[in-house]
Amino acid sequence: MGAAADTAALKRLALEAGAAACAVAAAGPLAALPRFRSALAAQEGPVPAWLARGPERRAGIRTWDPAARSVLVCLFPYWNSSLDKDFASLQPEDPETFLRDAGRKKINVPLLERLKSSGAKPMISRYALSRDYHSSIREALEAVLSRAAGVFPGLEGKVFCDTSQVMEKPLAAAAGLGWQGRNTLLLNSRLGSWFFIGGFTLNLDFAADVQPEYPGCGSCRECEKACPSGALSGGRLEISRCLSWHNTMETAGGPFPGERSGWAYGCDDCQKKCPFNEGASGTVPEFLRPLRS
Ligand code: B12
Ligand code: SF4
Ligand code: SF4
Repeated sequence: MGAAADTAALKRLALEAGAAACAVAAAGPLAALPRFRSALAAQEGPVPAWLARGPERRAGIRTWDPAARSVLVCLFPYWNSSLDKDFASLQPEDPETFLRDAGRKKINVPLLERLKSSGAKPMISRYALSRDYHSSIREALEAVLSRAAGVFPGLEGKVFCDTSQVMEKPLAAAAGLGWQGRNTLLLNSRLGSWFFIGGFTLNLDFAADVQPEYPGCGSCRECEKACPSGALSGGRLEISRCLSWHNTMETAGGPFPGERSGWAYGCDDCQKKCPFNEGASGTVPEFLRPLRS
């Protein structure tokens, strides 16, 4: 088969469905497993059991889908720099009702109360100003996969977006879509870091993209300096310190360091001053547009 041409046809389907960038990786082992292990081993606080369980499951995508031969990885922007001026006006009056209506299941209600009684205006982070992305991105990717199956006879695959053991950032980096910055997130020269990662496995061989040279973070340390809870150092994140952990996953406890920064759901501080987000220019697909825009 003319692999390069076929890969272009596959990517076109993903771009038409709202991805701002996509690339193909081979379904081989990922070099990031030792770094994953060492990042977990370096955690000072408790590590969530679902993250620590069987790290070798993350060695490569074939442990998740043994039929995989290639992977299509896509980046879906939820924000770009032209929206920054609207951040305040996109915040809802009633954060709790807004979050529930948007499909968020875990909300730190005691934190919301503490923020309100301290006089702070609770902030919802950029990624959560739209409808919960898990189902909308899954639907978009399922539709791409089924259209692709119409073009490539025998094609089958499995969709991932956030909920599986797939190490999505290293996988996207292996596909050539960017690099992991000091805030641990995937950065892309054009899109910054304001995007979700999702994709699907392919049981057929598609030509893998080559990894371009990336500028990397250089001597920048803006994210580490900006983190209100001191969760970032040396390219690693201390999960038990991250506000996003406390306000979206482990939502019972508190007060915790840095909460006076005002983040009620998620936290954007390690991305806001990232130089690569200054000119982030990804087109936000309709299904990820802020609900109040
Ligand atoms: C668990 C999780 C969280 C946890 C822990 C985050 C973390 N960094 O580990 C919490 C709840 C805190 C969280 C928060 C957020 N998350 Co989250 N999260 C995940 C999830 C499910 C797994 C990530 C993981 O494996 N963590 C475990 C640790 C060990 O991995 P790691 O930090 O990536 O480890 C790397 C570095 O430590 C580095 N490293 C280790 N040692 C060393 C040494 C050196 C020298 C260097 C340079 C690097 C290095 O290599 C490791 C391996 O890649 C992924 C989805 C997925 N399945 O991949 C989404 C995901 C990473 N999250 C996402 C998002 C959007 C967020 C938030 C921005 C949301 C918000 N606004 O609040 C924040 C960002 C916080 C941050 N700075 O990371 C997106 C990121 C998109 C992107 N651009 O990269 C993902 C990919 C979900 C998705 N499908 O889009 N998240
Ligand atoms: S999301 Fe907030 S608390 Fe977590 S690492 Fe980034 S800046 Fe720190
Ligand atoms: S703020 Fe600087 S160090 Fe942090 S991720 Fe962005 S470029 Fe890298």
